[in-house]
Amino acid sequence: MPDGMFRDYSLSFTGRRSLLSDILEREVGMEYKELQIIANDIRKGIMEAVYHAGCGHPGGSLSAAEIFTYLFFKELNIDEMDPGKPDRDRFVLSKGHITPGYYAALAQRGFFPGAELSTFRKLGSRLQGHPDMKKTPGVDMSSGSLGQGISVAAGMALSGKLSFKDYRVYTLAGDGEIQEGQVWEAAMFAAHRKLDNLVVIVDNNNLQIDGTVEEICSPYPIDKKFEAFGFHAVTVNGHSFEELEKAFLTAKQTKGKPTVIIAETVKGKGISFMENNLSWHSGVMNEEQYELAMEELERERKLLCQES
Ligand SMILES: Cc1ncc(C[n+]2csc(CCOP(=O)(O)OP(=O)(O)O)c2C)c(N)n1
Ligand SMILES: [Mg+2]
Repeated sequence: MPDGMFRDYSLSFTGRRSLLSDILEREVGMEYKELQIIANDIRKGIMEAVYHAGCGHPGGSLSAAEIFTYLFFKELNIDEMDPGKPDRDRFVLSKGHITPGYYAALAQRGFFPGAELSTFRKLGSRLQGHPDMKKTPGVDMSSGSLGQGISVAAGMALSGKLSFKDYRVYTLAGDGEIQEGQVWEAAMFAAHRKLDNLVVIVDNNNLQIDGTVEEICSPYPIDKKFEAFGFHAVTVNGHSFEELEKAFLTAKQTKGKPTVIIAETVKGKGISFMENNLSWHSGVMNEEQYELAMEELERERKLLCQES
């Protein structure tokens, strides 16, 4: 596809939004199928952003597509019409490199038009390679330097407690990221202050930038480590909405301690040639690969729609 041209998904994003607003207004639980369709749209957004930028991080964005979908369409109390609403739940993307997934989710939820994803990482765009809370609607915290998100989220959660606010704080970390020492300092602090309004999600895709987490510096067993630091730990299939729903519910019911949800995922999930393939941590797609990825996602979407 020539430079400057892109597939415009804005119509489907807008369509999705109006369909969802009906459902959200009725305040009934959305079916898992609906969530799967949104995750598929988010994956398309990821492909679009990365392809047109010619850089970015598809692997860890794809592994987190269901996590983003669940957070932004079921869990977080947020308002795309009022992104700074004081009593909103907070979300901190600790693994700040996966902006393609984050922006695709924010666009799906209606914080900005889906067509803007094709400006990802371009000069002048408000969708830069790492999240910028001063530029992008819906972004609560700037990030990118790994290891810092839990500290920030714990501070927000403590602030909520001290000011008797009901909002909750969620942060998404990578499994390579938790090799950072600061993570454990923050975990110790969060448990010490009994921050039961804090949920840490670890995207456990088993790969980091240059190998498996096991071979680089194993964080396993992740659940036992967080438990030793005073967390309630739950391990789930991070691509199953049913399991994610149960885990987030458990987190809400857990009192007196923070919860960590260890989401077991596949890096590159949903695109055959990217799955479990280290070279797609960050990687540049050529036109043929982009077309193939989009075809695969479209095929999946058709199957999902047929089944519903
Ligand atoms: C402090 C710091 N060191 C190094 C990097 C460069 N970096 C970006 S992504 C990444 C690997 C992260 O792996 P993981 O946390 O497993 O993320 P995921 O697999 O979800 O992409 C690294 C080392 C960084 N952003 N920050
Ligand atoms: Mg990883």
